[in-house]
Amino acid sequence: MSYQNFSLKQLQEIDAAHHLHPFTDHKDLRGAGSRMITRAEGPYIYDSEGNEILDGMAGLWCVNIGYGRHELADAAYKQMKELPYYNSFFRCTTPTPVLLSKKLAEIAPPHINQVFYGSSGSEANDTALRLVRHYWALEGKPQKNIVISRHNAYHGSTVAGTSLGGMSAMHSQLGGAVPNIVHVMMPYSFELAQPGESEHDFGIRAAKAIEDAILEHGPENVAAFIGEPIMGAGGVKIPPASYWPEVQRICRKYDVLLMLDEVITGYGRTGEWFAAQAMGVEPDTITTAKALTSGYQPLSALLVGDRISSTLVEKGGEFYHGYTYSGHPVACAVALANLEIIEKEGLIERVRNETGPYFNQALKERIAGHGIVGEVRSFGLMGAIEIVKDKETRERFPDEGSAAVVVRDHAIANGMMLRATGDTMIMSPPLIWTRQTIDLAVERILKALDRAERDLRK
Ligand code: PXG
Repeated sequence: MSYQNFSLKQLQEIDAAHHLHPFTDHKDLRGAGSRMITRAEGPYIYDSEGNEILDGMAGLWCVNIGYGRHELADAAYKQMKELPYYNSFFRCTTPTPVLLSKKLAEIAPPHINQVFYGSSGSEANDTALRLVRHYWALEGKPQKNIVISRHNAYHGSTVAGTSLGGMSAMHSQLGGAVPNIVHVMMPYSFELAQPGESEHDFGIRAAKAIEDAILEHGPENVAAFIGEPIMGAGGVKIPPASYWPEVQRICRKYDVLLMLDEVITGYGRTGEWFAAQAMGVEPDTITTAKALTSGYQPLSALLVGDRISSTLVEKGGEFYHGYTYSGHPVACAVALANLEIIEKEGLIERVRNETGPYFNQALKERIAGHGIVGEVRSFGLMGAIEIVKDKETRERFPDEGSAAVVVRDHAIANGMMLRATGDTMIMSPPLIWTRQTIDLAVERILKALDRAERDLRK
């Protein structure tokens, strides 16, 4: 059945009648009707009206190699014809997850050599939570099961993902979180640093909040700390350079496992394969998904460090956990083709040496000075623009979050897809962006900021 037989209006009506969207106010959606994206090529997406939009979000933080890559379609087609599915339970497996695991062990930090697959970042975090608790049980310390996370963290939308996450709106609809998960402050200096406090000192203080929580609950009861190296959905919050090394030191001091959630930062976004390498930390688990396949197939991989995997092997006993699609052969074939492209085209080096620094400079030199911009920041190809009413005092516009939506709507109308979270504009473009693409984005963002300022100051 081809959608081309339907008008936009018909598709919107069917959508409204039958399709419940994620993270959506359905009353609101009925009124506005959904935007229909129908195709994409390179860095651009196109809607049903033929509008070309530069995709500043790489889909949803995932399409790192850009759209329209036939190599991935070919890999899926070939695998589907040969073997569309078989499971990895009951001592079976298929070749593509085996080869992908080898590849992931090669690109991960040296002490990480095992992989557990799922279909989404949320599933991978469910696995991670269960695995660290299982680890401590195998080590004879089943009471060591508290996991420390951070306010405003995003770790997915399943019950475990929401519980690990620190989004208060999500918790308010949870009806009871998974027990023994506690949250501490986030390393967000723009709002949380004290007057006169240096970035360095703020980073140490934010890390100390983790130590305080460990001591409050007792190190003998704390299994792990989990964090996004850079908080993504929470607003591209880049911690001070002092933060992660201090977190690592604290975790080691109290024998607390370190879990990194790299669902957004993994596979080149920070200018390294993983942010762990960019930040110089050695996590016990790394949660990955999204750009593992550049979003062409749903697939997640929990990368598991030697400390945990060797205990699994030495102590034995079944880990009662897994998904039908753990190690899905088609998704894994697509991931292999995707990683090959990232490598062959030198996308990570490009982010590290060229486009990352150029993006940062463009934000600082061309956007930071705008009248409604309070701060810009970036790391690799992740960026944020804080929208404020008053540059000096950082006072926000009234009605939290509404100013950023005004900017976003002007941006999209102007051919630039940006995401608004709170009063922060966030960006996470495909790694195929060049200096020219960055220039084009800056031009469109500035126009959107001008138009938004005009509306907001009315
Ligand atoms: N961890 C992190 C750090 C994420 O960003 C997940 C886990 C969950 O992954 P799945 O595949 O289950 O969605 C994510 C997902 C947004 C937005 O609005 C961000 C995500 C998902 C949906 C929306 O920025 N990140």
